[in-house]
Amino acid sequence: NFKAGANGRILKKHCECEQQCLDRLMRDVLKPYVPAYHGDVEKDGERYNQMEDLLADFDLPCVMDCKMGVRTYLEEELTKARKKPSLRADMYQKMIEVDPDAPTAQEREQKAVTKPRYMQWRETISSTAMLGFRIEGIKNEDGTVNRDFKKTKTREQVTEAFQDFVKGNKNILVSVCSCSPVAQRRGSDSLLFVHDKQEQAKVWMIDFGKTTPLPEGQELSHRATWVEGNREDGYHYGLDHLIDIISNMLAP
Ligand code: 4IP
Ligand code: ADP
Ligand code: MN
Repeated sequence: NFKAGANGRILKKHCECEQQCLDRLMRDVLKPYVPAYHGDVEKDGERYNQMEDLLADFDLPCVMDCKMGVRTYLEEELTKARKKPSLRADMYQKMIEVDPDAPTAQEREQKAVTKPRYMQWRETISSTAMLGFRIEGIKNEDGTVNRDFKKTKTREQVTEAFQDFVKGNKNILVSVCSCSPVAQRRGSDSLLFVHDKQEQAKVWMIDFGKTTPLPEGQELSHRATWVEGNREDGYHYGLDHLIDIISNMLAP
Protein backbone atom coordinates (compact mmCIF):
# COMPACT_ATOMS: atom_id res chain seq x y z
CA ASN A 1 0.00 0.00 0.00
CA PHE A 2 2.96 2.33 0.61
CA LYS A 3 5.99 3.45 -1.34
CA ALA A 4 8.90 5.65 -0.38
CA GLY A 5 8.64 9.08 -2.00
CA ALA A 6 11.08 11.91 -2.59
CA ASN A 7 12.50 14.14 0.20
CA GLY A 8 10.79 13.03 3.38
CA ARG A 9 7.55 12.04 1.75
CA ILE A 10 5.69 8.77 1.41
CA LEU A 11 3.24 7.56 -1.19
CA LYS A 12 0.05 5.81 -0.12
CA LYS A 13 -2.15 4.00 -2.60
CA HIS A 14 -4.66 6.56 -3.86
CA CYS A 15 -8.10 6.75 -2.33
CA GLU A 16 -10.55 9.46 -3.37
CA CYS A 17 -12.10 9.75 0.05
CA GLU A 18 -8.75 10.15 1.77
CA GLN A 19 -7.65 12.74 -0.78
CA GLN A 20 -10.72 14.89 -0.16
CA CYS A 21 -10.28 14.59 3.56
CA LEU A 22 -6.57 15.50 3.50
CA ASP A 23 -7.30 18.41 1.15
CA ARG A 24 -9.77 19.84 3.62
CA LEU A 25 -7.52 19.18 6.59
CA MET A 26 -4.81 21.35 5.05
CA ARG A 27 -7.19 24.30 5.64
CA ASP A 28 -8.31 23.15 9.09
CA VAL A 29 -7.13 23.84 12.66
CA LEU A 30 -6.19 20.17 12.81
CA LYS A 31 -3.51 20.68 10.16
CA PRO A 32 -0.55 20.38 12.60
CA TYR A 33 -1.84 17.00 13.77
CA VAL A 34 -2.13 15.26 10.42
CA PRO A 35 0.54 14.46 7.83
CA ALA A 36 1.09 17.35 5.40
CA TYR A 37 -0.58 16.50 2.11
CA HIS A 38 1.21 17.11 -1.19
CA GLY A 39 -1.37 16.07 -3.75
CA ASP A 40 -1.71 12.93 -5.84
CA VAL A 41 1.01 11.57 -8.10
CA GLU A 42 1.39 8.74 -10.56
CA LYS A 43 4.26 6.30 -10.32
CA ASP A 44 4.77 3.15 -12.39
CA GLY A 45 1.19 3.42 -13.67
CA GLU A 46 -0.31 3.59 -10.16
CA ARG A 47 -1.91 6.58 -8.48
CA TYR A 48 -0.80 7.63 -5.01
CA ASN A 49 -1.47 10.28 -2.39
CA GLN A 50 1.77 11.97 -1.51
CA MET A 51 2.22 12.94 2.13
CA GLU A 52 4.75 13.86 4.76
CA ASP A 53 6.72 10.96 6.23
CA LEU A 54 5.95 11.44 9.91
CA LEU A 55 8.97 9.40 10.96
CA ALA A 56 11.50 11.47 9.02
CA ASP A 57 12.69 13.55 11.99
CA PHE A 58 12.98 10.67 14.42
CA ASP A 59 16.09 8.71 15.27
CA LEU A 60 15.19 4.99 15.29
CA PRO A 61 11.53 5.60 16.14
CA CYS A 62 9.16 3.35 18.07
CA VAL A 63 5.72 3.52 16.49
CA MET A 64 2.29 2.47 17.72
CA ASP A 65 -0.92 2.49 15.69
CA CYS A 66 -4.17 2.69 17.67
CA LYS A 67 -7.35 2.17 15.71
CA MET A 68 -9.99 4.52 17.08
CA GLY A 69 -13.72 4.13 17.60
CA VAL A 70 -16.20 1.50 18.74
CA ARG A 71 -17.12 0.74 15.12
CA THR A 72 -14.34 -0.10 12.66
CA TYR A 73 -16.31 -0.44 9.44
CA LEU A 74 -18.68 1.76 7.47
CA GLU A 75 -22.42 1.48 7.89
CA GLU A 76 -22.55 0.85 4.15
CA GLU A 77 -20.97 -2.56 4.82
CA LEU A 78 -24.15 -3.56 6.67
CA THR A 79 -26.38 -2.47 3.80
CA LYS A 80 -24.17 -4.33 1.34
CA ALA A 81 -24.12 -7.48 3.47
CA ARG A 82 -27.93 -7.48 3.66
CA LYS A 83 -28.54 -6.81 -0.01
CA LYS A 84 -25.94 -9.11 -1.40
CA PRO A 85 -24.06 -10.97 1.31
CA SER A 86 -20.61 -11.80 0.05
CA LEU A 87 -19.05 -14.66 1.91
CA ARG A 88 -15.47 -14.06 2.90
CA ALA A 89 -13.34 -17.19 3.12
CA ASP A 90 -10.26 -15.07 3.92
CA MET A 91 -11.98 -13.57 6.96
CA TYR A 92 -13.11 -17.01 8.10
CA GLN A 93 -9.47 -18.12 7.95
CA LYS A 94 -8.31 -15.10 9.96
CA MET A 95 -11.04 -15.88 12.48
CA ILE A 96 -10.16 -19.52 13.12
CA GLU A 97 -6.47 -18.69 13.36
CA VAL A 98 -7.30 -16.64 16.45
CA ASP A 99 -10.13 -18.76 17.81
CA PRO A 100 -11.17 -22.07 16.20
CA ASP A 101 -14.39 -22.01 18.22
CA ALA A 102 -15.54 -18.58 17.06
CA PRO A 103 -17.50 -19.51 13.90
CA THR A 104 -21.08 -20.72 14.15
CA ALA A 105 -22.10 -24.12 12.78
CA GLN A 106 -23.35 -22.48 9.60
CA GLU A 107 -20.16 -20.49 9.14
CA ARG A 108 -18.12 -23.64 9.66
CA GLU A 109 -20.10 -25.33 6.94
CA GLN A 110 -19.64 -22.39 4.55
CA LYS A 111 -16.03 -21.92 5.62
CA ALA A 112 -16.81 -18.23 5.27
CA VAL A 113 -18.20 -15.23 7.18
CA THR A 114 -19.63 -11.87 6.15
CA LYS A 115 -17.48 -8.77 6.58
CA PRO A 116 -19.64 -7.14 9.30
CA ARG A 117 -19.63 -10.41 11.23
CA TYR A 118 -15.82 -10.55 11.07
CA MET A 119 -15.39 -6.88 11.94
CA GLN A 120 -17.79 -7.12 14.90
CA TRP A 121 -16.06 -10.22 16.16
CA ARG A 122 -12.69 -8.39 15.96
CA GLU A 123 -14.21 -5.51 17.90
CA THR A 124 -15.43 -7.69 20.74
CA ILE A 125 -12.32 -9.84 21.20
CA SER A 126 -10.15 -6.68 21.34
CA SER A 127 -10.60 -3.49 23.38
CA THR A 128 -12.57 -1.76 20.60
CA ALA A 129 -16.07 -2.63 21.80
CA MET A 130 -15.45 -1.80 25.46
CA LEU A 131 -12.86 0.97 25.33
CA GLY A 132 -13.42 2.50 21.90
CA PHE A 133 -9.91 1.91 20.57
CA ARG A 134 -7.48 -0.94 20.04
CA ILE A 135 -3.79 -1.37 19.45
CA GLU A 136 -3.18 -2.51 15.88
CA GLY A 137 0.56 -2.82 15.99
CA ILE A 138 3.82 -1.63 17.49
CA LYS A 139 7.11 -1.21 15.66
CA ASN A 140 10.20 -1.23 17.85
CA GLU A 141 13.34 0.82 17.30
CA ASP A 142 15.16 -2.24 15.94
CA GLY A 143 12.52 -2.51 13.22
CA THR A 144 10.75 -5.57 14.61
CA VAL A 145 6.96 -5.42 14.45
CA ASN A 146 4.44 -6.82 16.90
CA ARG A 147 0.92 -7.24 15.54
CA ASP A 148 -0.13 -9.67 18.21
CA PHE A 149 -2.76 -7.49 19.90
CA LYS A 150 -5.92 -9.07 18.53
CA LYS A 151 -6.91 -10.26 22.02
CA THR A 152 -5.62 -7.25 23.93
CA LYS A 153 -8.93 -6.31 25.47
CA THR A 154 -8.92 -5.16 29.06
CA ARG A 155 -7.68 -1.89 30.52
CA GLU A 156 -4.93 -3.83 32.27
CA GLN A 157 -3.77 -5.53 29.07
CA VAL A 158 -3.77 -2.23 27.19
CA THR A 159 -1.85 -0.52 30.00
CA GLU A 160 0.77 -3.25 29.90
CA ALA A 161 1.21 -2.85 26.14
CA PHE A 162 1.51 0.96 26.50
CA GLN A 163 4.03 0.47 29.31
CA ASP A 164 6.04 -1.78 27.01
CA PHE A 165 5.82 0.74 24.19
CA VAL A 166 7.23 3.63 26.23
CA LYS A 167 9.52 1.28 28.18
CA GLY A 168 8.34 2.86 31.40
CA ASN A 169 9.46 6.36 30.35
CA LYS A 170 6.99 8.86 31.79
CA ASN A 171 8.34 11.81 29.81
CA ILE A 172 7.03 10.23 26.66
CA LEU A 173 3.58 9.86 28.18
CA VAL A 174 3.56 13.53 29.17
CA SER A 175 4.22 14.57 25.57
CA VAL A 176 1.51 12.24 24.37
CA CYS A 177 -1.03 13.77 26.77
CA SER A 178 -0.21 17.30 25.72
CA CYS A 179 -0.79 16.50 22.05
CA SER A 180 -3.92 14.47 22.39
CA PRO A 181 -6.66 16.97 23.37
CA VAL A 182 -6.42 18.53 19.94
CA ALA A 183 -7.38 15.30 18.31
CA GLN A 184 -10.78 15.55 19.99
CA ARG A 185 -12.46 17.45 17.21
CA ARG A 186 -12.93 14.94 14.48
CA GLY A 187 -12.48 11.35 13.43
CA SER A 188 -9.68 9.52 11.72
CA ASP A 189 -9.10 5.83 11.49
CA SER A 190 -6.00 5.74 13.68
CA LEU A 191 -3.76 7.65 16.00
CA LEU A 192 -0.07 7.15 15.37
CA PHE A 193 2.20 7.41 18.42
CA VAL A 194 5.90 7.92 17.77
CA HIS A 195 8.86 8.33 20.10
CA ASP A 196 12.59 7.79 20.00
CA LYS A 197 15.55 7.54 22.32
CA GLN A 198 16.08 11.33 22.26
CA GLU A 199 12.68 11.42 24.01
CA GLN A 200 11.05 13.10 21.07
CA ALA A 201 7.40 12.08 21.23
CA LYS A 202 4.36 12.94 19.16
CA VAL A 203 0.90 11.80 18.19
CA TRP A 204 -0.75 12.24 14.80
CA MET A 205 -4.13 11.47 13.33
CA ILE A 206 -3.69 9.24 10.29
CA ASP A 207 -5.63 7.15 7.81
CA PHE A 208 -8.64 8.99 6.43
CA GLY A 209 -9.64 6.24 4.03
CA LYS A 210 -12.95 5.78 5.80
CA THR A 211 -13.56 9.38 6.91
CA THR A 212 -16.37 10.84 4.82
CA PRO A 213 -18.16 14.20 5.10
CA LEU A 214 -21.46 14.17 6.96
CA PRO A 215 -24.68 15.11 5.21
CA GLU A 216 -25.41 18.85 5.51
CA GLY A 217 -26.82 19.70 8.93
CA GLN A 218 -25.95 16.42 10.63
CA GLU A 219 -23.54 16.38 13.54
CA LEU A 220 -21.95 13.58 15.52
CA SER A 221 -21.07 13.54 19.20
CA HIS A 222 -18.47 10.78 18.56
CA ARG A 223 -19.48 9.66 22.06
CA ALA A 224 -23.10 8.52 21.83
CA THR A 225 -23.88 4.84 21.50
CA TRP A 226 -23.89 3.69 17.91
CA VAL A 227 -27.13 2.37 16.47
CA GLU A 228 -27.36 1.64 12.79
CA GLY A 229 -28.20 4.79 10.89
CA ASN A 230 -26.89 7.38 13.37
CA ARG A 231 -23.32 7.08 12.02
CA GLU A 232 -21.80 7.55 15.46
CA ASP A 233 -18.30 6.07 15.66
CA GLY A 234 -17.25 6.39 19.30
CA TYR A 235 -14.06 8.25 18.40
CA HIS A 236 -14.18 10.54 21.44
CA TYR A 237 -15.43 7.75 23.63
CA GLY A 238 -12.20 5.92 22.74
CA LEU A 239 -10.06 9.01 23.15
CA ASP A 240 -11.50 9.57 26.64
CA HIS A 241 -10.47 6.06 27.64
CA LEU A 242 -7.07 6.42 26.02
CA ILE A 243 -6.35 9.66 27.90
CA ASP A 244 -7.68 8.21 31.12
CA ILE A 245 -5.45 5.14 30.86
CA ILE A 246 -2.37 7.22 30.09
CA SER A 247 -3.16 9.66 32.92
CA ASN A 248 -3.38 6.75 35.32
CA MET A 249 0.00 5.49 34.15
CA LEU A 250 1.37 8.95 35.01
CA ALA A 251 -0.26 9.12 38.41
CA PRO A 252 2.31 8.67 41.17
C1 4IP B 1 -8.95 -5.97 7.99
O1 4IP B 1 -9.05 -6.89 9.06
C2 4IP B 1 -9.00 -4.54 8.52
O2 4IP B 1 -10.15 -4.37 9.33
C3 4IP B 1 -9.06 -3.52 7.37
O3 4IP B 1 -9.19 -2.21 7.89
C4 4IP B 1 -10.22 -3.80 6.45
O4 4IP B 1 -10.12 -2.92 5.35
C5 4IP B 1 -10.17 -5.21 5.91
O5 4IP B 1 -11.33 -5.44 5.12
C6 4IP B 1 -10.11 -6.25 7.03
O6 4IP B 1 -9.94 -7.53 6.45
P1 4IP B 1 -7.75 -7.37 9.93
O7 4IP B 1 -7.13 -6.11 10.48
O8 4IP B 1 -8.35 -8.21 11.00
O9 4IP B 1 -6.85 -8.11 9.01
P2 4IP B 1 -7.96 -1.14 7.88
O10 4IP B 1 -7.52 -1.01 6.47
O11 4IP B 1 -8.58 0.09 8.43
O12 4IP B 1 -6.93 -1.74 8.77
P3 4IP B 1 -11.21 -1.87 4.86
O13 4IP B 1 -11.36 -2.19 3.42
O14 4IP B 1 -12.47 -2.06 5.64
O15 4IP B 1 -10.56 -0.54 5.09
P4 4IP B 1 -11.23 -5.86 3.57
O16 4IP B 1 -12.63 -5.94 3.09
O17 4IP B 1 -10.44 -4.76 2.89
O18 4IP B 1 -10.51 -7.19 3.58
P1 ADP C 1 -4.14 1.59 5.83
O1 ADP C 1 -5.20 2.38 5.15
O2 ADP C 1 -3.51 0.57 4.94
O3 ADP C 1 -4.58 1.05 7.15
P2 ADP C 1 -2.63 3.65 7.24
O4 ADP C 1 -2.77 5.04 6.71
O5 ADP C 1 -3.37 3.31 8.49
O6 ADP C 1 -2.94 2.62 6.07
O7 ADP C 1 -1.10 3.38 7.47
C1 ADP C 1 -0.60 2.13 7.87
C2 ADP C 1 0.70 2.29 8.64
O8 ADP C 1 1.66 3.03 7.85
C3 ADP C 1 0.53 3.11 9.93
O9 ADP C 1 0.26 2.28 11.02
C4 ADP C 1 1.89 3.78 10.07
O10 ADP C 1 2.78 2.94 10.75
C5 ADP C 1 2.36 3.97 8.64
N1 ADP C 1 2.08 5.34 8.17
C6 ADP C 1 0.92 5.80 7.65
N2 ADP C 1 1.01 7.08 7.29
C7 ADP C 1 2.27 7.48 7.57
C8 ADP C 1 2.99 8.71 7.42
N3 ADP C 1 2.43 9.80 6.89
N4 ADP C 1 4.28 8.74 7.81
C9 ADP C 1 4.87 7.65 8.33
N5 ADP C 1 4.24 6.46 8.51
C10 ADP C 1 2.96 6.37 8.13
MN1 MN D 1 -5.12 1.99 8.96
